[in-house]
Amino acid sequence: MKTEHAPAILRADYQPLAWQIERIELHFHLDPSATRVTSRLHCVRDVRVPAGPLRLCGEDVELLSLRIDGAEPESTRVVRDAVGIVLHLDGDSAEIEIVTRIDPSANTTLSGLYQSRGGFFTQCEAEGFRRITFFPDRPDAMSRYTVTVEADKASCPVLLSNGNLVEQGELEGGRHYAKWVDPFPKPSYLFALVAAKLVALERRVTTASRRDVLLQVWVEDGNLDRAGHAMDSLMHSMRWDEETFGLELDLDRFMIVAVSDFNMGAMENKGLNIFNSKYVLAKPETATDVDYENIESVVAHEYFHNWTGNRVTCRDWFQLTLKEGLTVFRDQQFSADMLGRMAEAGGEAAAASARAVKRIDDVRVLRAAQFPEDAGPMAHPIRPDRYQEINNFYTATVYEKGAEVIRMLHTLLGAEGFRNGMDLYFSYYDGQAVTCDDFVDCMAEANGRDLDQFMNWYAQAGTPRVKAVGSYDAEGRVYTLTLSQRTPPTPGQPEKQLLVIPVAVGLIGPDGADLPLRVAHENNAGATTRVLELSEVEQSFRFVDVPFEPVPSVLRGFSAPVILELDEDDARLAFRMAHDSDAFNRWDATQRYAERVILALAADAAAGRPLAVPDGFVAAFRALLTNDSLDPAFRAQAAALPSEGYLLERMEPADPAPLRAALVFLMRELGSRLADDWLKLGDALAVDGPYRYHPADAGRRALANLALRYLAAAEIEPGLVRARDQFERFGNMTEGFGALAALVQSASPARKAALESFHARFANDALVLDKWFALQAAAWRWDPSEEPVLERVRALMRDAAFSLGNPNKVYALLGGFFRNNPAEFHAANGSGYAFWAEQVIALDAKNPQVASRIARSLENWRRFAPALQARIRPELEKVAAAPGLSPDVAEIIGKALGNEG
Ligand code: B3K
Ligand code: ZN
Repeated sequence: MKTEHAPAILRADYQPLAWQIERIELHFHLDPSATRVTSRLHCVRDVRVPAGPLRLCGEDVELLSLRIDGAEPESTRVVRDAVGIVLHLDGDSAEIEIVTRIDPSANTTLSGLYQSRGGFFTQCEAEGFRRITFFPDRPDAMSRYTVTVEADKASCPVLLSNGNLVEQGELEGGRHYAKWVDPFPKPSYLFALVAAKLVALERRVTTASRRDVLLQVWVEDGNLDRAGHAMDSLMHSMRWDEETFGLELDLDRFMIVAVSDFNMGAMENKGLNIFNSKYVLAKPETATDVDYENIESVVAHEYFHNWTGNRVTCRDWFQLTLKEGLTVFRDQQFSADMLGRMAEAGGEAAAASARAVKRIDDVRVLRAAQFPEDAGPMAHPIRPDRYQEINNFYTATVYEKGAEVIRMLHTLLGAEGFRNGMDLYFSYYDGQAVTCDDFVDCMAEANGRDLDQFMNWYAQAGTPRVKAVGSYDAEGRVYTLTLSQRTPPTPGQPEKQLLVIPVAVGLIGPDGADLPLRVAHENNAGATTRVLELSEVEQSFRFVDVPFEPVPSVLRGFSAPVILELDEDDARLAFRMAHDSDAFNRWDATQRYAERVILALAADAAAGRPLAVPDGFVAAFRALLTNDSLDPAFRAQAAALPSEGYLLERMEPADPAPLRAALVFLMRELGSRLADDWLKLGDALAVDGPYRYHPADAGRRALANLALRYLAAAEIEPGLVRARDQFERFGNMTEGFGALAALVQSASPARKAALESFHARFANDALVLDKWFALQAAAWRWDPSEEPVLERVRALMRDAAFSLGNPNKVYALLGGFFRNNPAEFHAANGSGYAFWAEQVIALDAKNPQVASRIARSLENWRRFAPALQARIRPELEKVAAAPGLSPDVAEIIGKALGNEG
């Protein structure tokens, strides 16, 4: 068992393995409560590294026998320690046979081998394999796997593992077996096994080098009609990786398996990806446009890992961003390309807009999840230096900021230079476990560029601030933009180094058109956006032949993961909302203006002053909303207010109640003052014909649904009628759920009946019910006489469909409440905090990874108003003192309370 006093693991302490396991043969005798695992390890001493023992990790496994070269070893050669077994071996090679017993039915952690709806599934990343058998469970221990799975045929007719199926047959007692061989060496975290009652959607496709491969999407019987989109997404991903990076599928068979109980989104096990069913199953009646989009990107992400993660893997877990940041960047590029390609039919502008909308989505996630993380007690560089529990470091920083760091390389080197770096990386490191330095060195070598200073992005936590100040010399027709950088201190990093920051800039003329950018001594005057490289504390960039004082548009396309400090008055923001040719920055101007208005309203609400929305904002908002030359998807992005989480981050101190009051007021004002526009939009945007997943249709539905939200918030009767109507007609989930959400996010009396009818209609559909739980958990109180949402959440926990053992349910209901409903969670009486402590402790006893994620919703507690902090602290202390706390939760709470581990 792990203990809560897990020592910190340091990146600096890395030691290469003294022994390599060249081959491993595994035999699983599957049984719900007593599975027997026989493992045969073919070990070879690595003569290049100092001699040492062979260390095998094991956790919650019962050792039945251990033999070395066929014999029982002397007791002095086998030492048990806190991590597992230390074997002192003679000679240069050894064959070790280990038999263990495990209990999948009792494994509620969903790490290792566990049961879900009668089937057996594994999850080994990061350290789940040690919960199956004793093994050097670290990513630099790469072996060739042969796996035999044996199980009861009636309950588990399908037996899967990594690689190729080489043999299968019947056994006595109604049992059967299958033998799988994976031709590629891999670390244990990529091992997978599935034994369950499933059916497959199959396709045969030909790869670029004309090899035939079998693709399978395995789902429960009855769900085959929901597997098509995942299959299409897989085929598109394969094609894209061949075209973009020259990377082809290397196996004869590639499988995706959907499972209902899963800790996160999906897992890239070699040739056998295991997915949370949420990211596989979709049909128009049960999945929204956003679900379709997420499925496409998660399928792509896991598939892309086959090269960036599996063929070239991480030397140690500190290098996690090597595979995750890079693979997120790849999936983001893929989705942008897919959306752009689909939208192309509507013209070039439509394609560009579809790509920009994807970028906006990605930046929204970064700002809402990663910026707060980087400003709190969990702040860490994309390559951390220490951890207590590695599962706590699958973070927005490692993933999303990591992807931004890769994107900056792509920006600095260009698409071709980046591709050359990738090619070099695979030519050097295929089949190896490497570091982030190895990757960046390839980028540097392939492009003849020094990236030493760039490496500071890997070492430094905290969101950098980039300040931009412009000045215009009318006589000399010179515009000077002065950029400076500063990164605030983070825990354990009081001093910061200078970064290399690509800042994409444009200058807008008084007529709203971009000016051509000219730098002295340069002839090229064509470009209207240039990437400036800020690498010093402060640098000035001079543009010549500038005929008028321009309005600068800085950090176009969000060219770096920084906070831009640019002093702009309301008129400038409105001007950029109307004219900025960079769609990202045009959107960002609306968000900056909205943020300013909302924070001012919140301050007024806190001080008890009357609230009023400035006319200038409403006018700018309306102009953009009703601009039919803009794609509806873009308008939906621009008209959606910044997330509450992001706004709290910008508030000093964070105070959820007045913020909520400001948002309610603003939604109602925009709803009623623009009621006619919203109603017209709703009419104009109706999508005819059967549902198809397409960015043009999705954009129309998104904007129409947003119109309903504003109308319902403001209780505009024709809007409410339309919402009820749309809910009753319910053609597809995007429209049906959009209407339900509009009703629930309003004071309309129709809410209750709509929620009940939705529940009755989807009573047997777990994924749809997750939406139903999440919607109610995050509901605002539009009528202050209503009961607090916490009471509703407690009642929903007693719903027959809810289970604390199913992560999707926990994330929907509890995560929805703690993360997406700050005003209700942070109720002044502290009731939300007591509930949080109660749930974290209850969850921790079952599933530490899920508990830790939920626990993180209070890590930034010191940012909150003092009266709230005073109520939070005792709850944090209560959790810290809970007996048997997991290292996962202990690390989070320890950091929140300021006791560095
Ligand atoms: N690599 C997995 C995440 C594993 C999380 C372990 N706690 C999914 C992904 O990033 O593709
Ligand atoms: Zn990943």
